[in-house]
Amino acid sequence: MKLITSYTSPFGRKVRIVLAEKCIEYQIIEDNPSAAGSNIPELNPLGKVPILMVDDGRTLYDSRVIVDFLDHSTPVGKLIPNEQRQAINVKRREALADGISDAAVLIRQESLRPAQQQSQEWVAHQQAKIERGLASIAAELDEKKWWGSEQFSLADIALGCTLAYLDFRLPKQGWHANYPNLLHFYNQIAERPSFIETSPPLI
Ligand SMILES: N[C@@H](CCC(=O)N[C@@H](CS)C(=O)NCC(=O)O)C(=O)O
Repeated sequence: MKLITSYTSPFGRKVRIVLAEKCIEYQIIEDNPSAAGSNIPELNPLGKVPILMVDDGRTLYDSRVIVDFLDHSTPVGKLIPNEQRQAINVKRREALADGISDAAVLIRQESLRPAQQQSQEWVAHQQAKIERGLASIAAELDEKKWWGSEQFSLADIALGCTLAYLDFRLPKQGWHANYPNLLHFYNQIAERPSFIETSPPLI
């Protein structure tokens, strides 16, 4: 199978970590949705990465659909619990972590627009989502090792990708100082080989 993504996308990174944790082989095709000539809009009408092209001809998006598909494709390194109530708990947490990344991506995109077109009100609206989301996650995590369930799960991967993306694009956000338990969580998850090998490029 082929994964089309940019190396900086937190959603693409989540999928790459899931592939690594589940020992699934794949080919990566780097593409940038905002580059002229990109064929991403032909594959995903929303014009976003990541996109997974499965060997049976299916084209899958978005990242939540892709990781669900991957987790069901092999029992190795199960990341979504089988029991439905627990599975929904993990997926709700994944949605929350992804939503923080969505807000951070929107702030990043706003910063790339001409200065006179940027809206500080819009940025503050997105920042509030990030702050509420982090406060909620920190309270849920408390002193536990993993956020999603007793076991390492997809929720933890999504949260690790989100925290790393905040450091990458919004380094002044301040979550390290505000949430020591999130920092402890992040320091331990960042040591996993799947996280180390998918670090965003230094740009
Ligand atoms: N909900 C989507 C979000 C994907 C997303 O926002 N990708 C960004 C890159 S990080 C993108 O392709 N943006 C291009 C655009 O919005 O035009 C997912 O989970 O895959």
